[in-house]
Amino acid sequence: MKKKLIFVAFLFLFQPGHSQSNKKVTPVPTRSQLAWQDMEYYFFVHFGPNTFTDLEWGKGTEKEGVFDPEEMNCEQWCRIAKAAGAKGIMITAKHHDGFCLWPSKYSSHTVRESKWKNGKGDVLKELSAACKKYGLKFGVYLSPWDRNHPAYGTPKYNDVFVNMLKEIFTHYGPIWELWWDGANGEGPNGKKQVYDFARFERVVRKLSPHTIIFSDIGPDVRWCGNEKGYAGKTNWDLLDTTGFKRGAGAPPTDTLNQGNVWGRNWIPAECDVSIRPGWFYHQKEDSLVKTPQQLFDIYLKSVGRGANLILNVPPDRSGLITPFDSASLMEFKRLRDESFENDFSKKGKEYFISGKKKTITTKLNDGNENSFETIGHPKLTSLEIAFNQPQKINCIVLKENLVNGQNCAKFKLQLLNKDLNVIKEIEGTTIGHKRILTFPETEVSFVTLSIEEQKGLSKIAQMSAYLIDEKLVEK
Ligand code: FUL
Repeated sequence: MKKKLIFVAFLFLFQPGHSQSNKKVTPVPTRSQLAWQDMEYYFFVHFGPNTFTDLEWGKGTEKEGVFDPEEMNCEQWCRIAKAAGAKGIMITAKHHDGFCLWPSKYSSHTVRESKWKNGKGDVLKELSAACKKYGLKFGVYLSPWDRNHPAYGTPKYNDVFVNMLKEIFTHYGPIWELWWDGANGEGPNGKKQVYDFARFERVVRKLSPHTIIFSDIGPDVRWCGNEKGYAGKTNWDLLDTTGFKRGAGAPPTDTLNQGNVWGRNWIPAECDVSIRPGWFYHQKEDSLVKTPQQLFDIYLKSVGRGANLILNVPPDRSGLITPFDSASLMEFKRLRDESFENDFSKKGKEYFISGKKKTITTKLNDGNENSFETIGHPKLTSLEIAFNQPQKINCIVLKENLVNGQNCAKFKLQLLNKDLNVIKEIEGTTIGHKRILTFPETEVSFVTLSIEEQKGLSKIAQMSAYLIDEKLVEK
């Protein structure tokens, strides 16, 4: 019987200076953060008056009557999300124009004042129910910046914002993730708002302790520093936030992109990007929907770099996701399924751990992130996949168990032929939740992974090898 094997070899010890104990290296993620990380990919939905006025940033003066998505069907959004393999939907409950997609008591610029369903409609209600029905998580984007609300720019607006949060969390929960946008411009009276984020956070924590709060600097997940959907090749789940604010006072974008190696807070990156050039639907962009291949490339640069991907799919004026978008999403799903269905390292179902004698490990690639091999403990320094016969591969997927922190700071993959000659070396820094590496197709007999720098002991839960469509290899 042909067997593909993973071994672990004792080769050398690590460089001095870093902690090598098998203890937690703080900070560590909360259970909610770990669960969030497993979501990997979900939808963003930008929808509101801008959908009808062809704007990206509504002025707040739009008549409520413009909002009239006659055929809106949140179940259609959910069916597409589900078929696309996305795990949830985050909706712009209120964008910068201040229009509320639910009939808030604290605004007079809402669906209630629109002609949609004679003012009886409620997008949040329909979407939260549809998400429940389809087993999708439901998230809410609530823009602090509000170009419509008359109280904006005064302390009273902070009360308004708190009351809106209370309405949302009380009537439409559970809310899995809440999004606070960093943009902060002027309100209708030309004033800027001083937000009481500490209070907002207390309110949310009290109402819904497990909700993940996103903003530039967390507290739970951070912005990745760009709107292309790219995390850094080095991507620490850690960030120092002392002295920084959301919006203009945020850390430099490359810091957000890469995190801080010794950062004091566990705040992993979320990569936001739209399937179209704009965030809101514009008919002229129907021909500019990203191709499945472009989406796959974004996937490699977000999920494949240990971040989560929030992909915006904006419904059109009828209130439906267009076939242009859904066709691309279905093909993107097919590309992912096809690429990762055949893990060559798994074929033999047996793996080796070794000193001089190779020893089998069954702790890798069993689909359970909580079974792993700990590198550096006691002397284990490398993992090895041994193929029984030369195998063509162009993709390796690594995963680190993060329960006790993120530890791998530098790794090296060596691809060897049957005579044990190294034919390719691939170096990288962080692994984190998932690291997908692609390279030109190479025929190999062995793949070894060694960790060259680590903060604490790296726990490797997955090391898999694939042969994906050559067109999908990262350029
Ligand atoms: C930005 C906003 O200004 C855009 O309109 C969009 O909502 C994007 C996701 O975040 O900060």
